[in-house]
Amino acid sequence: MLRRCPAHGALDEAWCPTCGHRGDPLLDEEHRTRLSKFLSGALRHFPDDVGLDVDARGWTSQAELIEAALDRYPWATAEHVRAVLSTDPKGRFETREDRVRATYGHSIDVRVDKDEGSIPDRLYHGTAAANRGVILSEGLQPMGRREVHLSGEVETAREVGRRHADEIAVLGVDVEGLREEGIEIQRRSEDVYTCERVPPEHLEVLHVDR
Ligand code: HQG
Repeated sequence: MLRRCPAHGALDEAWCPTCGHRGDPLLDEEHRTRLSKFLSGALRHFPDDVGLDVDARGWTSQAELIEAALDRYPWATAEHVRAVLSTDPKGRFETREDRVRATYGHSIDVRVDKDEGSIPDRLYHGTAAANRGVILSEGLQPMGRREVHLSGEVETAREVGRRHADEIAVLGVDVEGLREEGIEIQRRSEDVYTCERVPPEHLEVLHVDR
């Protein structure tokens, strides 16, 4: 039985571990299992059939998944769906901001990289302002290194750029766009991320600092 604590949300146990409140009934096991099977199926096997757009890493919109489940089961509510996602005993689902994916079990062609959670949606690259024209036409290339280097923080990108010139440009990189092209990003250290290249369509100039 799924329960809910009024203060701390969905519970997979009788008592709230945070405040000790006895959870109010939310969803019996039979309905919970039905909803869970539908959500797993939609994320792993038949997103197209229920109108979901799943990206190359298996992510889709939580709101759209909820909508699909509510269309299918008139008895279900958005709270039920969120509760099933957040309390799954086998960790079948991963949610991040407004997105959700199945953690394993896919038949659709997606790659589920465990480490991905530590990579922000937007990364930055600082470079000499004079390079921005060529970079916007050719994209970021590894140049003398094996990989292109990106930063998670704008300030770090500025510092990287200042190694090359006083007048610098800070570029924003659309991480989702790279993933959709199958370009992998690795986190290498606290604020260094790398990838093989960044095509120009996933880049924009955010600032030019003089
Ligand atoms: C530019 C340091 C023209 C690129 C830093 C950069 C970083 C292009 C320069 C790490 C281009 C290469 C790496 C294109 C890229 N046309 N120019 N198509 N594509 N460039 O030093 O990213 O101190 O090899 O914008 O902090 O500046 O060593 O790379 O300006 O983390 O630990 O070509 O090295 O870390 O310069 O710096 P770099 P980077 P460490």
